[in-house]
Amino acid sequence: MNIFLNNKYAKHNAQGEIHHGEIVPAFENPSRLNNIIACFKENGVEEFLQPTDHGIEPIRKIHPDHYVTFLQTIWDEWAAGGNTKDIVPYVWPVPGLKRMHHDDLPAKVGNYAFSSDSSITAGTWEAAYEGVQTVLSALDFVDNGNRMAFALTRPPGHHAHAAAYGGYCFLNNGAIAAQYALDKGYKKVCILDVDYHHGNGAQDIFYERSDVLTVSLHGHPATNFPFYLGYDHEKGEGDGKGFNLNLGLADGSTFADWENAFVTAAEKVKQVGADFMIVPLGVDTYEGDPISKFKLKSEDFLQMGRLLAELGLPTVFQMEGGYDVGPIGQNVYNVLQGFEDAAK
Ligand code: OKP
Ligand code: ZN
Repeated sequence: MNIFLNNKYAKHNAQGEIHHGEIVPAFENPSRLNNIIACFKENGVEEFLQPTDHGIEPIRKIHPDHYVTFLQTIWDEWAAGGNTKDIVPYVWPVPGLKRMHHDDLPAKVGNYAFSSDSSITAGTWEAAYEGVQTVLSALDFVDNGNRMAFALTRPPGHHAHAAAYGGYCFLNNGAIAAQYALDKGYKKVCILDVDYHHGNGAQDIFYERSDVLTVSLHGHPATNFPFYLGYDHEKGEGDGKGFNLNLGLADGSTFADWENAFVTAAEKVKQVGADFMIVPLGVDTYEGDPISKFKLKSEDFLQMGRLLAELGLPTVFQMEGGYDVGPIGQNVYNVLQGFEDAAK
């Protein structure tokens, strides 16, 4: 099944997050991947492929140096001040205050975070860096003539902007991979984001570019995170006009609704003539997901995989969300199984 595993996935381990005003265990935690790995083994997956190191350069092509340096150094700076608990942002330069360069730690954090749900821990950078390497290694594998590969990693990436983290995401794995594919010679890369939440990071990063088509099917931002982006009228600007497609779906949507939107997504992918596809794969569209509002059932993920395969493109899947840790493994496995069945 060609699965590349980020072996450092457990290094990022947030103590908690605020949910409905209460501090609860972080939804995005290592047990998610523990479960996926165990479930894959039960399904007969014997081998997880090891990533190779591609260095920092592919990351720098998407994220500016000052942001990369911030992520690399902020934990040590925090710890040097005697801190041992997670870094949680609490102040932001909203309009009325002045957005300015700032060296004091809480202000620095507020300049880079866009939400309070994404704690930085001792191993956040290590896990996120290795996650990028995992996705790039999966991409090499597909470039070498394989139809599909899956990068099993956390933390997720699709909410990360060029210089902002949030929504549990720090480095935008999908965007970094898309640029890497272009650098390998592909001409038109499609990022088709099927996570429950809008892929705001990639949309923003490629908004004025025509070499990367960004498509996202998601819970409508009128009632869902990230709220401030992901509306259907956002279609790209300048050279990028027509190269962003948002398909926001109502709370309570079923797989029939999702599949209907997918037809529009597929038409777009074909129309622009994409030659490579990256799928930020979140299974938080599942009916049991604790923070999402769609009604997909486990068997629906098989059909999701088939639909993605029918696009006929070399495809890299990379793990995003999914917070119902019981069925998460089976749901992810089903997408890949459906894809492999239809790709035969
Ligand atoms: C990440 B991914 C409040 C929830 C805050 C927002 C959702 C982040 C989703 N406790 N988190 O799966 O797209
Ligand atoms: Zn999500």
